[in-house]
Amino acid sequence: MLVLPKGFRHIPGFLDRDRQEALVEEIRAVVAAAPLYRPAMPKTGKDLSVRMTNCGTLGWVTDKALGYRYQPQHPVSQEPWPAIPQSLLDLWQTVAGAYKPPQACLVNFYAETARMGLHQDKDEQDLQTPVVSVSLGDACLFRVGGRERNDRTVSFKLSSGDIVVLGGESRLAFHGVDRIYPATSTLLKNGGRINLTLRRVTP
Ligand code: MD3
Ligand code: FE
Repeated sequence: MLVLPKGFRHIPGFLDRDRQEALVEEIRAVVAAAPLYRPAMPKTGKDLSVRMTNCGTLGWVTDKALGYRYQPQHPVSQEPWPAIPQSLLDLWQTVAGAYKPPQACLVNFYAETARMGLHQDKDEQDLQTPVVSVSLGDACLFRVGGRERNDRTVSFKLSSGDIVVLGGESRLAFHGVDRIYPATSTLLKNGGRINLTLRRVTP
């Protein structure tokens, strides 16, 4: 039997169309202040296909020289990250309000050929607090497994307005995005997919 890790919650259609549109406008303002950049993997320097930026007091960044880390400034402009929009703090309060507020919101932008290989999120000092993910725009094929890379995985579609809460045992589950389904949403004028992940970095 295929089972999702304990603590994994997928809430399809959590945000209605109006709230998705409002959130896209807020993310456009974040991207205007903190432009998307193409992160590189540690050591190899190979670019990720996903473009990224952040809002919050800390942002997740990576480059060839310094690798995966959280820092208070944009790696290109060296400016502090813009604030997390209030609507996302409210969303956190609704689904993860028992925990301290998020410090980082990673903004991932997927063009239609972008993908994200199977990985664990473990660069945070605080691994007790859940990660909350919001999907906007084109749908994707998402995959989640267990704590070991070779554990069996389950695949399903994430659509615009869906949220996922990764708490408990699912917090260290391997996961990735195998593909984008182009032109499956009219939310983003030029297509593609945005994923927001709200994270607590320090206890
Ligand atoms: C499962 N993002 O930014 S969101 C990431 O769709 C990331 O852009 C994917 O993986 C995306 O690190 C997946 C859903 C998600 C986010 C964090 C998780 C699933 C997770 C952390 C632990 C386990
Ligand atoms: Fe991840």
